[in-house]
Amino acid sequence: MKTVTCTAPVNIAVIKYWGKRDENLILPVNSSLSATLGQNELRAKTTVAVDPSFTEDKMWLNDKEQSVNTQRIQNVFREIRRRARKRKGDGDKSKIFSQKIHICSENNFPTAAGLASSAAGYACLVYSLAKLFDVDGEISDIARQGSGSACRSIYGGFVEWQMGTKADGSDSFAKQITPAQHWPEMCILILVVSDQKKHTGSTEGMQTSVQNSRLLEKRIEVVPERMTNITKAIKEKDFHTFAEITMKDSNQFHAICLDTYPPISYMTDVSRQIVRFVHSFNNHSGETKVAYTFDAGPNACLYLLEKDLGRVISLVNHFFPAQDNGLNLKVQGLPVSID
Ligand code: 2P0
Repeated sequence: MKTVTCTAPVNIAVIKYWGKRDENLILPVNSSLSATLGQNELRAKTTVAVDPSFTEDKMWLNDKEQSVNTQRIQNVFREIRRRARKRKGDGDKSKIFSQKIHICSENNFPTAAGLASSAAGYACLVYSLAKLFDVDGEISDIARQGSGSACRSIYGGFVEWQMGTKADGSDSFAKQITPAQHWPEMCILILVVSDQKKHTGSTEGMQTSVQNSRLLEKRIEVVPERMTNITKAIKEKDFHTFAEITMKDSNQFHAICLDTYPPISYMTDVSRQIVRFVHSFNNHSGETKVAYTFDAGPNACLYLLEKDLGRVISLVNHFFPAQDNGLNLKVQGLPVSID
C-alpha cells in the first residue's frame, strides 16, 4: 500500500468569488483574492492510499463514509489519473494510475458553517493525490474543479485566483501574490457567531445570483480595479487601503446576496453589530486598524495587525460576552503564519 497524508488550511477571501460562468469546470465570473491561514489553524487533514487489492474508490469525511460518485470528485480523480498516466507512461509496471483510491479526511473546525471547509478539503485532497501519484506542476486548476475557492488554498500567503477567459479553464488557476513572510504582522481573527450549517449553500446561492442579480453584473465591472488596488496595497503593506477595499467588497457581496431573488441573507444581527463595532473602533482610533469580511455565513473574519490584536480581543470580549447572550461567540487569534 502507498499512502500520503497532508494538511491544508482554509483561506479567507478579501475579494470574494461569487458566480460561475461554467458550472462543470468551475470557472468564475470574477477574479478573487484571499489569505491562507497557517498550517496549524483551521485546516483539513487528509490521508490518501492506493493498493492493488482495493476494489473501488472510497472516501470517509470526519469518520463518515461519503459517496465518491459526485461530479466534482469524479472530475478530480479523472484529472489526477490523466496527469499521472501522462507522466509515468503506460509502461509503468505498478500502473498506479489505475489503482483504486481510499481517502480519509477530517476538519478541525465545523464543516459547512461558512468557514471555507470545502476550500481546505479539496485543496488537501488534490495536494495529497498529486503527491501520491507523483504529479507535479500546476495543480490549483485541479483543486478548482473540486471547489472554486479550493484553488487558493493550494498556496500560502496572499493568493489570487485569476478568473481566466478561456472556455477550457486552462488559464483559470491560483497564483501566490506574496508569501506569508512578506507581511508577518498581519493577523486574522475569526469571531464564530454560529457553527450551524448554512441554510443556502454557496454553490446554489451563487447560481441564483448569476441568474437574477443585476448588481452582480455591475460587480463584474468593479472587481478588476479592486484586484489591482488591493494587490498594490498588499505589496506595499498599506493597511488602510487594504482594509477599505476588503470591507467594501464584503459589503458588496452581501448586497448581491440580498439583491438575489429570493434573497439570501448570511449575516445576522450579531454580524451587523460586529460591522458597527469595527467602524466605531476605527473612528475612535483615528485610523483604520481593523477590517471585517463575511463569507457565506454569519461569522466575522477580522484582518488586523498584531500590535492591535490584544486590544481588539479584549474589546470583543467586553462587547460580545458569550456567556451572557448565549450567542456562542468565540474568539481565536489566528496569525497568518509561515507556510
Ligand atoms: C470566497 N465564497 O471567495 C467566497 C466568498 C463564499 C463567499 O468561495 O461552488 O464553496 O464549490 O465553487 O468555493 C464559496 O464558494 O463554491 C466561496 P463552489 P465555494 O471565498
